[in-house]
Amino acid sequence: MVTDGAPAVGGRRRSAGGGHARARAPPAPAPPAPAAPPLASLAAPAPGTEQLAREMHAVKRLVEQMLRQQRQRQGPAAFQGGDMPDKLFDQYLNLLKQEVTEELAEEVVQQVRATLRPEQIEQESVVRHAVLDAVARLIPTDDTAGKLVRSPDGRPRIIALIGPTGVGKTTTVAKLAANFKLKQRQSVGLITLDTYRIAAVDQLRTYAGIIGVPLHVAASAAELGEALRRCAADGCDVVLMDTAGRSQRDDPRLEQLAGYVRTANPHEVHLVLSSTCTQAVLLEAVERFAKVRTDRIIFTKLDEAVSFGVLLNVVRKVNKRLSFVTTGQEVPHHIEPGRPDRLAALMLGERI
Ligand SMILES: Nc1nc2c(ncn2[C@@H]2O[C@H](COP(=O)(O)OP(=O)(O)O)[C@@H](O)[C@H]2O)c(=O)[nH]1
Ligand SMILES: [Mg+2]
Repeated sequence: MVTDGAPAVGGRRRSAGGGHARARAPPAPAPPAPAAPPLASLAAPAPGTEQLAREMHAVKRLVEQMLRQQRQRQGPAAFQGGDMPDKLFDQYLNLLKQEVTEELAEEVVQQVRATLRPEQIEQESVVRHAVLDAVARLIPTDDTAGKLVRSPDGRPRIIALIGPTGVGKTTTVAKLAANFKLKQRQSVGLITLDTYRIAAVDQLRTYAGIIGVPLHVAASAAELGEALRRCAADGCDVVLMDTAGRSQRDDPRLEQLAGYVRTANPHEVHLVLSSTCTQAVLLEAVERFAKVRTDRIIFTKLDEAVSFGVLLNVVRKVNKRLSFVTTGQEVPHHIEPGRPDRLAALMLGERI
């Protein structure tokens, strides 16, 4: 299938420590070359799995200890007022492991420290809940997502999805159409502007057929205007607009997309982003698509996300509300409104 060209994230994207380079010593006379190890030692049996696990655990504790000491020396805000309690420190590390920025992780920890009494801060479940609440409060979400909202201006409620190629726009349009129609009994119209590939139109046509909603194909601003008039004349409550994925570097096509969005003047423009992308790629997409217009963010492919902290960093940075998240390929099930508590739980290691 098409992908958005972003490298799948593998492993940590930033180092946990901030190792300082040592001052270079004046060159010393070269020591005699060490004797080659005897062949027998190279052929020594590999340590057993249990021993490896014990060693890994020891290394992990050591890294945590070093990180803690380093933080205390540097004296960031979260550590002021003394040593960070163990239970809170564990959650702090969890957030860092999910690649939440240190700044946000410290903000969370400070809030929790300020709200819990000393005896509460020793209790793992109390601390975890407090951290969950604090993280959830950092996520701006859209209360109207997935709810029945009447258009305020007599037009159908027009919702456009924009974003890079392969992130899941068409699939998400189909999920939304099915939910509006089947759950909310709304009359739905679909418009696709993705006419560059026949397969793209066919993909949405197939979904439209299964869900039982009309699909209009528009290849120009004039055709888009006409399609919107027909949706209004048909008495649609909601019109969902699918758009062609734009390469983030393709300025003329982004300009064309911006023109379509101005023509349609949607009530909501949702920028669709894949949670399999790195933070840098996500932020670049946000910047490019800001030329078009973005009101809300949809994160797709949470089932394939490597770290959820990045999503928090991005919504905070962009300061747009999170409307939906999608959690798999299945239409119409794998979509949910972007609930802050759910995302916070994922950030603390809960499974999808
Ligand atoms: N794992 C996963 N795959 C998804 C999700 N949403 C969409 N996809 C897949 O991503 C691929 C591209 O989706 P598509 O809707 O065509 O993307 P578009 O180019 O943005 O319209 C397809 O294989 C979809 O099945 C999701 O939430 N999770
Ligand atoms: Mg598409």
